[in-house]
This record gives sequence, C-alpha cells and structure tokens, in this order.
Amino acid sequence: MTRNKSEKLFARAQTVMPGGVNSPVRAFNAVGGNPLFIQSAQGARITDVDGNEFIDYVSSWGPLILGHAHPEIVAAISEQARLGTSYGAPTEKEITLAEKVTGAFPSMEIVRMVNSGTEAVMSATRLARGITGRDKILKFEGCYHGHADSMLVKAGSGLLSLGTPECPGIVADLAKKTLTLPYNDPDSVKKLFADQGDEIACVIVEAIAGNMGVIPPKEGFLQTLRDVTRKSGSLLIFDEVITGFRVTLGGAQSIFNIQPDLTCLGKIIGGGLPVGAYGGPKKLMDHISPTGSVYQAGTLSGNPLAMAAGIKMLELLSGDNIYADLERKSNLLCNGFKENVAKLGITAKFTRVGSMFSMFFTGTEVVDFNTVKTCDTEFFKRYFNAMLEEGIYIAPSQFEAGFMTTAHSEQDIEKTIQANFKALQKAKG
Ligand code: KE4
Repeated sequence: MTRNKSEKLFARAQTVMPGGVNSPVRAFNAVGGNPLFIQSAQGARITDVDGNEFIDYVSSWGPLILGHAHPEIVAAISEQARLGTSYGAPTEKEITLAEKVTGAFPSMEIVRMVNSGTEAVMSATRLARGITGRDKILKFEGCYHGHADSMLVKAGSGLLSLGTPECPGIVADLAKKTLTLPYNDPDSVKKLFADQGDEIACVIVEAIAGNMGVIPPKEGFLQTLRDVTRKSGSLLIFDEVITGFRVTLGGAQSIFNIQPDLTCLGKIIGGGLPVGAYGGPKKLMDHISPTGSVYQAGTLSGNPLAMAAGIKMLELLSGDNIYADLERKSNLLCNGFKENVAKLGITAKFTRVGSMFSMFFTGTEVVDFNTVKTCDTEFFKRYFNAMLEEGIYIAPSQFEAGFMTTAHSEQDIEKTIQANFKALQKAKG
C-alpha cells in the first residue's frame, strides 16, 4: 500500500499545524507511521490521497451514522448554501432541529445549539455551577468530555491514547475543583457524596463510556448517580455527544430509562457539520442568557447550514428499522471477530451497545480506566496496521470506539471479518 502522497502532505502539514493535525487523535501517534490524508469518502468507504480505499469504522469519530456523503444530506447542505451559510440571526431551521432534539429526548424541554461537544459540556457545567452556586464537579476516570479546562482531568480519548491523562495549562485551583472517581464504582460515589455532596455542582458522565473504548455502565451505576445527585441538590449531566442518536434515537438515557438534569449532544446531530447542543428542563435552561444570567454565546451557533444537515440527518434516522439494521450488522461483525479470536487462540474482550463497539486485547474484564489500561497496546498497534493493509480503517487507538453505519453492506462486513482474521494472525506473529 503506497502512502507517499500522505507522507508528503504530513511533512507539509507539520510545518504549519501542531503535529500536522487539527486534533491529536488523528496523528497516529499510538499506532506509528504517518496518518492517511483523505481525498474523499462515500457511504462506508474512504479513499486516501494515494488512492487507497478503506472500509471505514471511524465514521469521523461517530457523526456519520448514515455513512459518508449521504445524498440527501449533501442535497440539504447544498440547497441551504445557495441561500447563505450563516446570518447571525434567528432562523426557522434552528427551531426545527431543536424540536427534533427535544422530541427525541423528553428530558430536554429547552435546548441551546453550540458548535461542538466541548462547547456543549463547557456550557452545561457552567450552568450547573451557576444554578447551584457550587464549584466542584465530579467526572469519571477515562471519560472524555471535550477539552474545556475542567474536563481535562484524568480524561480519556486522545489523552489516554497519548498516555497523558493530565494536561499542563489548567489552573491548579480550577483542576482541584474537578473530582474524579473510577467509572462503574457506585460505592465510591456514595462515599464521596456522603462526604461532600453539598459542595458538588454536578456529576458529568458518559452514560455509555466511549472514550476508553466502549465501556457500558454496570447495573445500578447510573441509578446511583441519579439518586445521590437528587438527594444532594447536584445536577446530573449525561454527556451523550457519542451516544445521542447513536445507540437509539433517544440515546443512552432512553435505553437505561434514567432522566438526567442536563444532556450534552454533538456529532450525529450535526449530520457531519459542526454542531453541539445542551439542554434540559425549562426551569434549568431559563438560567441561560438572555433569559437568565448564565452567559453563553456563539457566532455560528445554530447556523442554517449546519442546521440543514442536522435536520436531514434526524429525519432520516426516524425512518423505519434504522436501529434494528444497525443492531443486526453490528452483531454480525462482532460475532465474526469473536469467532476469529477463538480460532486463533487470542485473548480479547468485546463490548458493544448498538452500533458502537470495541475489541480489547486483554484477558481482564474491562469495566473502567484501570482495567482498560491492561490492554496490550503493542498488539493493537500491529493489528491496526495489519487492518490498514487489508483495507480496513479503524480508530488509531485501542481507547476509541468502532462505529457501524447503515451504509455498511453485508459484503463489507464479511470482508471486514476476513480482514480481521488475517490482521490478528499477523499481529500474533
Ligand atoms: P468535540 O468538541 O470533539 O465535538 O466533542 C467533545 C466530546 C465530548 N463528549 C464526548 C463523549 C466525546 O466523545 C467528545 C469527542 N470525542 C472524540 C473521540 N472520542 C473526538 C475526536 C477528537 O478529539 O478528534
């Protein structure tokens, strides 16, 4: 597989961008070699600048649940672009997308559009601090909630992949206000709340963790968070940037039937364009400017171009059997992988919720930050590169999720299972 053009572009990119990328996870640091520069994508496939084509399971880190360049989404974007891309003034499209979001998430009566998941989380946690008058936030080790200062404490995703869960540049006094506990450990949560619950503004959690690989919540974990926050007057924030409209239309909260106080969304609701959102009951969201005094703003928030993409995406996701199709295909793929590791005598653990899944190269039950760190990342590195050679593009990190889309065909899945067998064999040596 030639990567000459990608190599040349990477060298050029590094002269003008940090690490040659606009987001660290793209740099392939955890898997070696230079990142592939993408020329185009269509459906389940991406093509790099050297003409190599791959079946894609990164899916732009989650947003493209209907595959790349979906014709109806492209048409919606093109149509709006001819009418203007952003006005900095209210439009009906913002109302329409907000109505689709609040219709799918009963816990969200009122929703504010922003431009990224980071902005959604930053705004929701500011709102929680503003409403409660408290400073402390509880997050969980290995969860990633974007790069707002308060969230870059023992975070997952790129920080975990790069082995740098702590981040310089965060004001020490602020970092101290972010408490962290192990994911899936309700007893530690109960203990902390007994000790300082009345100082905690909010608990923010990935209701299904996707940034240390996919780690589902253990029975009772989310309910414990709901109980202790309600009792102590803290707010419960579900970060559903990945899971919203991914695991089902109403996200993880509808699967586990738990209503958070605030929800953060992103990725899928933008239909491939930059959109984030946060929302909750009117009594809470009315604290947000201009109704209330908690300020949050954005030049391109709710811009009609991104709204057009998001509206079309959510329209299409409301179609019949979309999630049943994703469930069937995801199950087919993961079962194929399980059969392969069994045939080859390779130790691996599998997790999946709907169309987000992970294969962990460890023999330890993976339930939190510490257990996922037992993974053999050197084996993953060999596996990743062998999959590339087989024409399969997975996330360049053991600590990210894989994503199925409606664009993946049965043939794509069969090809991937065969490629997985060969890549595992090669990684095993
Ligand atoms: P963005 O600011 O990247 O739109 O969203 C931040 C965010 C918030 N919450 C969750 C649960 C998230 O997963 C993310 C971002 N996800 C990572 C990948 N796991 C984005 C990829 C990247 O950083 O380039």
